[in-house]
Amino acid sequence: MRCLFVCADDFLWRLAADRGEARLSTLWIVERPRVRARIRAHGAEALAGRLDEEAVYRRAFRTGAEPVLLAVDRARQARVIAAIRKVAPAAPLVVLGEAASLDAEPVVTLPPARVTAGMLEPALERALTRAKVARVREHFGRADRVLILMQDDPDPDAIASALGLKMLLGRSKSAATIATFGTIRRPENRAMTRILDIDVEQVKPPALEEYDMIAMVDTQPAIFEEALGEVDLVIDHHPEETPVRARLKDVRPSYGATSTILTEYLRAADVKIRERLATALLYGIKADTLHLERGATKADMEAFAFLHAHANHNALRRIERPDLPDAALDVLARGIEGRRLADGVMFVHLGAVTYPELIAQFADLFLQVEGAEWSVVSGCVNQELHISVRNVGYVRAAGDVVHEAFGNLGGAGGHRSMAKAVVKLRDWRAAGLSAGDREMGEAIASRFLAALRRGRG
Ligand SMILES: [Mn+2]
Repeated sequence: MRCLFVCADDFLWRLAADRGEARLSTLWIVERPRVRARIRAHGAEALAGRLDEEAVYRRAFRTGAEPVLLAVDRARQARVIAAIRKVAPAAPLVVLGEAASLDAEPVVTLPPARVTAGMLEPALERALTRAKVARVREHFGRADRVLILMQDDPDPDAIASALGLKMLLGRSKSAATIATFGTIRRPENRAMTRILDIDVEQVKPPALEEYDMIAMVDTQPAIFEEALGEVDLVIDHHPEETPVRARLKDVRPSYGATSTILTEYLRAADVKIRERLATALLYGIKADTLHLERGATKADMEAFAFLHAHANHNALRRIERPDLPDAALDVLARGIEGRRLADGVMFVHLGAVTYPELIAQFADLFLQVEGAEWSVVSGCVNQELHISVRNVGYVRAAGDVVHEAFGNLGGAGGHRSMAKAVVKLRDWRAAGLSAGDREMGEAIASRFLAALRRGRG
C-alpha cells in the first residue's frame, strides 16, 4: 500500500527504517533537502518542500486516496492539513500525537504513548522470556538423560508442549524422553501422535531413577500420587493448588494453554518452529481453548496467529476428525433408530459401546440435528454408564443440568455447553433402575427433562 509520511525531520524515518517490511510503500515528505538526501541514500523515496504549502503534495499524491501519517507540531497541524486538503480532499489522515482542534476534520489520532507501548513492551517481554530460556537451557545442559513428564492421560496441549520443550532443549530422541505414567486414550490425541510422529513412552515410577533431570509440562508434581520430590522444571497454566516444588518454574494461570508459553519461549530464543511443531502447538491451543472460545487471552491469540501461518492444516484436519472404526457405524445406526427429540433435546442411547470417546463424538454429531438445542447421548462401557451432554450455548449451563439430573448416582458436571456423567452400573441398579437398553434410555430422558424443566421454572 502506497502511503505518505509527512514529518519535519527524519526522526520518524529513523524509527521505522529497519522494519524490513514491504507491506507499506512509503513516500517520505520532509522539510529540508539535506534530510531528503539522507533518506534517499538509504534507498527510500522522499520529497522535500514546505509542509504548509500545497506544491510538495501535488508531486506526492497519485490517486489522492493514499493514507497520510502526519507528524508535525501541534501548532502547525491545521495549516499543514489545509495544504494537503487542497490537493487531496479525501485522503485518510492519521495524526501522530494529540490532534489540535481541526474543525471536525475526520482524522485518526495515534498518541505517542501507544506507539511506545506497542513497540517497547513486547521487546521487554521478549528479553525477559529470552533470559528465562537461557536459564532453562543452562540448567538442562548438565543432564545426559532428561524426562519430560505429562499427566496420566496426556491431552494435545501437554503433548505439544512436551515436543516444544524437547525442541527448545535441542535434544535428539535418545537424550530426552516424552513420557506419561498412563496412556493416551482419546482417539484424536492418539491420531495426533501418529500423524505428527511424536514418540510418547509409558514409564513406571521406578524408571525415574534412570533420568538425570525431570521436566513437567501442562501439569504439576502435586497432581501425581507418586512422591516426585523436587523436579527440575515445571511449565504449566493450571493454578497452583499446592505450591510447586521445582528448581525452575513458570506457571501462568492466566494463559489458555501451556503451548502458548512454549511458543513464546521458542520465538524468543529464535528456534525455528517447523511445520510439525507448529501443527502440534496450534492444535494444543485449539484443544485447550475450544478454538479460542474458552479462556483464551491475547497471548494465546498471538501465538495462534503466528502458528496458524506455519502449521499443516491438512494434518490438523486428519487429527481432528479421527477415523471411525467400521463397527462404530453399527452402534450409530442403533442410536439413530432409537433417537427421540423432546422439548428441544435429542436423546440417543447407544447401548454397549467399545470405547467411551465414541459417546462424546456422537453427542457432537446429534447437536447438529435441526430443532435440537441439546443432545444427550449415552452408552455403556466397562460396567459404567456414560452420558455426554452438549448444548448450543445460549441455554442453561450443561454442567448444572447434568449435576441435577445424575449427581446423586455418580460423577456429574461440566461447563456451559458440554457436560458429562459417569454412573457405575452397580449404582444404577442399586437405585432401583433397570439396566435394559430401552428402560435405561427412558430413565435418562425423564431424569434429564425433569432437571431441565425445574430450571426453566
Ligand atoms: Mn493445558
